[in-house]
Amino acid sequence: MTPTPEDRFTFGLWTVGWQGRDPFGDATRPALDPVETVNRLAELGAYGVTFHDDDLIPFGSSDSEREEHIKRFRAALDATGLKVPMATTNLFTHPVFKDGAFTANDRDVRRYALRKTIRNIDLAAELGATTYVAWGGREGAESGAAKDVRVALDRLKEAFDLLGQYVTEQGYDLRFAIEPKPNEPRGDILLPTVGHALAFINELEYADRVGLNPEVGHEQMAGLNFPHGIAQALWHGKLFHIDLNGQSGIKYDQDFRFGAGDLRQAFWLVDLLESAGYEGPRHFDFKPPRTEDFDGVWASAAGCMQNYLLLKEKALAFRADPEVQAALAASRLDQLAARTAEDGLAALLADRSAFEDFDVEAAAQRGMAFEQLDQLALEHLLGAR
Ligand code: GLT
Ligand code: MN
Ligand code: MN
Ligand code: MN
Repeated sequence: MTPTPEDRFTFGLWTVGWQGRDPFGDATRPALDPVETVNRLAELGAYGVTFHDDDLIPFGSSDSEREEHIKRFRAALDATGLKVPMATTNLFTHPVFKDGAFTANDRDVRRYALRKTIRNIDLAAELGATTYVAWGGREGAESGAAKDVRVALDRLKEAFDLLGQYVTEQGYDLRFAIEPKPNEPRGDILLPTVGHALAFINELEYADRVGLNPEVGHEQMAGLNFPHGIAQALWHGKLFHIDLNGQSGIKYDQDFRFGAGDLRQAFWLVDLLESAGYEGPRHFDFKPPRTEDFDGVWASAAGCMQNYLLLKEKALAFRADPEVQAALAASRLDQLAARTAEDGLAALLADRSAFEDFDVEAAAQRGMAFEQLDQLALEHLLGAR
């Protein structure tokens, strides 16, 4: 199982570059040069790399320093063929964003956040990115009266409307992908789940340009079923990008490598992405644990891709297994796919067999055969088939 660029695996500079700083402990690894990251990812078979403005160009760099960082990065991309399909803005590290960026109570902070974002959008477009992620980690509150949530949502809409106007006027082939997260670093974050974000997007001026970048661990931190959330995002045509990683249950944001954490959900997720024909990058947003040295970091990155490919193989074998196909029929998935009232409302109302003559008790007795079906999935996942 050797990953190749055709697998469309991508990594954020901040993932392998995470130095292991957490709220209780200092960094355990030195900083990684983005050029080194590009070279190593290319060797491992990745398709691309993504970045926050500040991952590539340290905050506070002068204009000439900025140009130099971009030049070196671009040279590494050209030499390796690695692509930049997505970029994003760091609107959370600097203390100026302690109360948020697009929804900070301070108006001047909001204006600065928009300008910082627009500056990096220009670079993203120059490097060929087609997705611009917006993770609003600091858009939230710890206490009730501190944030008027309805008004904050007005400001958030205003920000996305301005950004939509900007990319439209520039003629950029760039779409925005909002990344929901329920909490951490704020006590509660706005747009906490896929569902909240989907509803918000409907209210935007450039709604067609705005979709989602859901992250495995973020939905699971809220106790939600990630494959279900992704299925709904796909159903709305809003799965613009995806952050793959691992999480075990309702805890702090663990950002394990993909496949670690809830392996069953990872299996169903890969099954869904592959069968639904999702064509975007398979983007890993993970943190190699702070116990690891650089050998461990690259082993962790390789593990993300390896686990995706293994799960893909298992999912394809599961779908192709004749016993599974029979079990799907026994579970009546074909009936779910049939219209409920194909002949219309009047025919439904006139159909005595639908209600008056319907044998409710007999229908209630029918087993769904889901356990046999699920056991087949587990046996495929465990390598028993
Ligand atoms: C940050 C966050 C991630 C987001 C990144 C995009 S930054 O690391 O924890 O989940 O995807 O801004
Ligand atoms: Mn993420
Ligand atoms: Mn996370
Ligand atoms: Mn994270």
